[in-house]
Amino acid sequence: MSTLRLFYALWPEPDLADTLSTWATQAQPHSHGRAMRTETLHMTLAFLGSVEKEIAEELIDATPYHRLQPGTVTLDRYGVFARPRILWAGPAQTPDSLQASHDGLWLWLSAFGFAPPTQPFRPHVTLLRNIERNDPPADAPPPVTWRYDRMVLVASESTEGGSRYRVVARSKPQP
Ligand code: 2AM
Repeated sequence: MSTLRLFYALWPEPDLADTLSTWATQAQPHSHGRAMRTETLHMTLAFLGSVEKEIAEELIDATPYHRLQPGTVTLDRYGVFARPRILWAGPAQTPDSLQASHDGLWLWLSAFGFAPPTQPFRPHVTLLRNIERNDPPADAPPPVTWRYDRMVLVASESTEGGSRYRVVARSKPQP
């Protein structure tokens, strides 16, 4: 049976992606590792993993109609996940509105048979992979505010050059 590896994410506008790319550049002398390409920077809201084609098609059709709770998140710190060895940008505290966007999405996904994660939501934008230090740089660049009103459904495909992301559906912008 064929499957797609899927996740829902907030995708930054190009200006914000450029700014986050400078965050990656600024951290590299400290953390080393490989910078994510600017056009791949994102914040995952729901990772679904391998999804059967039939369900994937249902999700693609339904995604424009999911009313994502819009909101604002300020990215103001670097952080590290030591196990996958990534350096990220994220909020010091998860805003209630972002938590609600996440929780509302998972509630909606339950109708398609997906169970919400047991781990708490840790909002982050991965900047560097394969980092060489477990401590993040002490100082982050000036905080950046991200206003979002929609999400995208992304298929992650393995290629010879690594993962390639393909946006397969978008929710409609919410007022
Ligand atoms: P990461 O950036 O922290 O690695 C595509 O792989 C996206 O899905 C990335 O944002 C990645 O997060 C996230 N992802 C991959 N595996 C995951 C998992 N098991 N749980 C949650 N998110 C995952």
